[in-house]
Amino acid sequence: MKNILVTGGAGFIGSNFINNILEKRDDYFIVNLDKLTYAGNLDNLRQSENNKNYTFIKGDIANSELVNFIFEKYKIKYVVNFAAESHVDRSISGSQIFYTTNVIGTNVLLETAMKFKIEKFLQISTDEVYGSLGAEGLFTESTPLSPNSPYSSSKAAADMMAMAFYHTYGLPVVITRCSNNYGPYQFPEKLIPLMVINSLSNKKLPVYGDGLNVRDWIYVIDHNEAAELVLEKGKIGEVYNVGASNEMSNIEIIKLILRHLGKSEDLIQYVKDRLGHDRRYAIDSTKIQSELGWKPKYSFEQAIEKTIDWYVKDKVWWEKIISGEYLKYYANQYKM
Ligand code: NAD
Ligand code: TDX
Repeated sequence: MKNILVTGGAGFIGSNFINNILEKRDDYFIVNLDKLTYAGNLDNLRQSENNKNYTFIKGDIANSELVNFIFEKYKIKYVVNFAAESHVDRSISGSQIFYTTNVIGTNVLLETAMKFKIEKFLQISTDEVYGSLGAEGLFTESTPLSPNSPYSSSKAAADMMAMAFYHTYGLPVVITRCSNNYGPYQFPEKLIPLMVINSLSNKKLPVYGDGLNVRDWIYVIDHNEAAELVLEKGKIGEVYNVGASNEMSNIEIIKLILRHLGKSEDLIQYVKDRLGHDRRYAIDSTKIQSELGWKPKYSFEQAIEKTIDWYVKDKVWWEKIISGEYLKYYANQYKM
């Protein structure tokens, strides 16, 4: 049995990771440590909550005493650190919690992992640490880190700290840097679920700037399968970029969603640009493909439709969310 601490497992990517692993294998015992911030939602884990190989602990990764207790009690040998403040716009409105969770929290996990001599520490990072691309080129693992937002700078700090623990103490660290994910259970502040839900509710779709910023989209299960592979086979001290080579401008994605839902483009509303808005992200994932044999299984055309339909069908999931925190946040931003 592999005892694995998954942090942030009640969020979008972490919950999909846990559900997917527990569905297909029985050699992992998963301890999910999640603070249940506005982005954490135990409804995402309904299919896993009674699994004998799963337990949930509500708590903060920056709480050293609690993290020590968990490593000791559950004899943790593997860590997958998904826990983070993850939304760029929120980091622009207030950066402090981003550094507390993403930097200090990661430090607590690394220190504790060292003390308990774990076998592998997977830091889940992002392509945003590389900064912004012009019209040409792709991010490779050797692209210099050049983060532009408080969010991405906190993730870059965590990456550098994790690597320093590898170089200094020999802690078995690996890092994945993935591009933009989409799929079920994504908090409706992020582009795709926000646009689907606003369309369904006939609300305006706020497009930042000229709508021509480009993101490289990957289905969440493809990201998670890459993470699982890196956890098991990734070479320690290495970084692996993860992406599905699927670049789209924001306006293209929004129009695709409107078409799929049979809604009018009149819902589109251009709004003030995000401060410091990165123009383009695009990932070169040759390394993980050639060294570990990973490749994305889902085509964008197929998985985006499946994702949109999930939000149409699982209205109860997002209605619960938008009746609370989310509405207050966006009411201030866009006077909805
Ligand atoms: P999310 O915001 O949906 O979920 C984050 C989870 O972390 C939530 O459940 C939250 O409650 C938990 N959390 C926050 N602070 C915590 C703390 N101090 N202690 C314990 N738990 C805490 O984020 P996501 O989109 O699922 O992203 C997960 C990870 O993947 C992040 O590290 C993010 O940087 C990275 N990532 C995300 C994307 C993307 O497109 N969403 C792409 C690449 C990398
Ligand atoms: O209302 C919106 N209108 C809009 O035009 C929102 C929410 C976004 N956008 C634009 C901004 C970006 O160019 O859409 C693009 C995607 O925005 P987000 O969904 O906020 O994602 P992004 O800023 O690209 O960051 C995401 O991908 C990398 C995740 O939130 C990060 O956690 C991850 O590291």
